[in-house]
Amino acid sequence: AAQPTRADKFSFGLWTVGWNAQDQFGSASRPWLDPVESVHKLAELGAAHVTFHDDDVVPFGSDDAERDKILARFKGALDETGITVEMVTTNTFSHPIFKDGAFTSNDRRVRRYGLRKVVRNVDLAAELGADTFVMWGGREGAEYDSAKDLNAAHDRYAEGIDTVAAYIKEKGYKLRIALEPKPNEPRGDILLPTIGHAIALIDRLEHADIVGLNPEVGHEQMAGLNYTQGIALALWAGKLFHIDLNGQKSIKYDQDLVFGHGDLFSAFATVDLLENGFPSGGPTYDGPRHFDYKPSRTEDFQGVWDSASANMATYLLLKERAQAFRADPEVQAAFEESGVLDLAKPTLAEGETLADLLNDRSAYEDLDVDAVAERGFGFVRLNQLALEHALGAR
Ligand code: 3MF
Ligand code: MG
Ligand code: MG
Ligand code: MG
Repeated sequence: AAQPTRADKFSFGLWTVGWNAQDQFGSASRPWLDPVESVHKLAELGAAHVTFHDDDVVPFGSDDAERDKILARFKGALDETGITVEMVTTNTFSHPIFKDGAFTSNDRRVRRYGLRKVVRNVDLAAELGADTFVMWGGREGAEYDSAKDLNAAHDRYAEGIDTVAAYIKEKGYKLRIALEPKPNEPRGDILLPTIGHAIALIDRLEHADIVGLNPEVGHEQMAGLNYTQGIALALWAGKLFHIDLNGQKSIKYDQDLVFGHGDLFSAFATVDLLENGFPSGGPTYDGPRHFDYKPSRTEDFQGVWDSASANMATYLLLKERAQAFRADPEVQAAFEESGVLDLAKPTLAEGETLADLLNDRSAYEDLDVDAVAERGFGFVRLNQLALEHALGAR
């Protein structure tokens, strides 16, 4: 497989490779990794960036002096390797204080503490030169419908996000906020469960201009949704600020497998969109290719680094296949035949009004609907071409 380079913009959360592999049913099977070691190793493997939660680098509850010391050492690793921090996020889910959420906890003391923790970390994100500040509200939700005033919960969620966004603007930071939807786990139901829900909330914000999305492959697939379609909506809405790539095998617990180790053919479609854009043009994604996966609990450190490399290798292999797919004249002809390229044509002609359409007998009264219904779209053949390219058989 091709060797990743910095130009590929591969990025890893320090909580991914660093994870100690503790799960609901078993204790840790590896120690947590020192973030400094992860930075060095990821640099060696070809990554360009790292991302982290505050607590991934500075243990929860550290005082200012301890925090400064740890951060100085961390920055040293960044300087030595040339790795940069493109995104920072806040852990508002691990400590029991957040058991009923941060921005939407029923306890106002927790909401105020959560806001302070986030804002403190926004300053760090800006200091480290990050572009994106991710908010995954993993504990913002409930197990029981009677446990939350859901109207107030959405008010408080919006208040929290807008307060942070206003602070970013006031400080003149170049940061943009990216919300990360997830349907459930650890809460029974999480607020903003999908990309669409999150966009609906963003649209009502005062500072919507700097708030977008960080969709994760597995999170959409846990809800049985199509990730490529989801990020397409986010792109269309101008809201695809960041991505979490990983693998998931259908509707079950959050697996966080290596990218492509879940639904591989869906991963092909995702890379095709990210690398080649929409068939008829339109908005494109230019941000980091960020992996949010977990090295399986079965793996030793060799397995950890093999899995980190596997994310990048799989992405590059799929990129190569997706490029061949688009470059194939047979595929372009199949796009044409299937009407894929026709969809970019507006339904009303330029200057045509709805009144004109209502007067166009050929569009309705005189249309031979049975004849039009006879058309075959050839989607299966097109899909087989995609599959053969994905398999490297063409
Ligand atoms: C959980 C997640 C999170 C978020 C992270 C913010 C621990 O399922 O995906 O990872 O990605 O908190 O980026
Ligand atoms: Mg996940
Ligand atoms: Mg996740
Ligand atoms: Mg994630």
